[in-house]
Amino acid sequence: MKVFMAQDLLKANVGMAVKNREIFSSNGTLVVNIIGSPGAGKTALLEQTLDLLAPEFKIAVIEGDIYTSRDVERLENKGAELIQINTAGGCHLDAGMVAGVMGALPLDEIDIIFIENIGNLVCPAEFDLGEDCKVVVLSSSEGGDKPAKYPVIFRKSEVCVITKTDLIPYTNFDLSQVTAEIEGINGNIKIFPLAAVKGEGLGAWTGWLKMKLAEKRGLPAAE
Ligand SMILES: Nc1nc2c(ncn2[C@@H]2O[C@H](COP(=O)(O)OP(=O)(O)OP(=O)(O)O)[C@@H](O)[C@H]2O)c(=O)[nH]1
Ligand SMILES: [Mg+2]
Repeated sequence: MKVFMAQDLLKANVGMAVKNREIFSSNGTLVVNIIGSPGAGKTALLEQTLDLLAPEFKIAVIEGDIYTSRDVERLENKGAELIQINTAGGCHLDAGMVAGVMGALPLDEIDIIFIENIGNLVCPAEFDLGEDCKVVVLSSSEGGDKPAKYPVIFRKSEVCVITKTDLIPYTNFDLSQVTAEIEGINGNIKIFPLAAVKGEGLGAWTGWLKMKLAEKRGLPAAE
């Protein structure tokens, strides 16, 4: 019988992630790992983000899903390179899975890669994929207690996108209280509230992405 310890698997993942990061960096490609609960609005955020950025930048999306390719189908015809990874039951992507598909992308041409991770707030937080930053997506309809209940992903993320702000009037979600709780967990996190399906509030998010890309390439941020 072979027994693998979780700590050893995590260590192996770190080595792979370091290699992925070197390859992405040598190509000047910004890589954003998007994490959130099932249905938080990760794909909706990507649909709108591609509409806004794909005319200007070369974008790829690596879609992580347990079984289907429904999300990647929603992103077709938006001008991005699309790759589907099905984990067949796995609750997160890992660095080896990303390494296994990156050869299918023309990395030297790509400005930004978005990775939509499997929908949950726990396992994806533990696995570095070689990204530049994690972005946690929290929707108003899933409840304002989630940052306190799942703090690790909020601690490790550079940005929190609070989605479905259009639904706040129909919930008990208190935007200023949740914002304060998130900032209590991570004093450096940037918080962008928006309503993706309405196309509202995306400017700060896309502006931040452009700033990150310029920073990665050592260029002055565009206006
Ligand atoms: N009202 C409203 N609905 C939204 C918003 N963003 C997403 N939705 C809806 O929420 C549902 C889930 O959105 P998805 O984008 O599929 O969520 P996801 O996080 O990608 O879900 P998984 O990939 O299954 O984890 C869909 O019915 C979206 O139309 C929003 O800003 N406002
Ligand atoms: Mg999705």
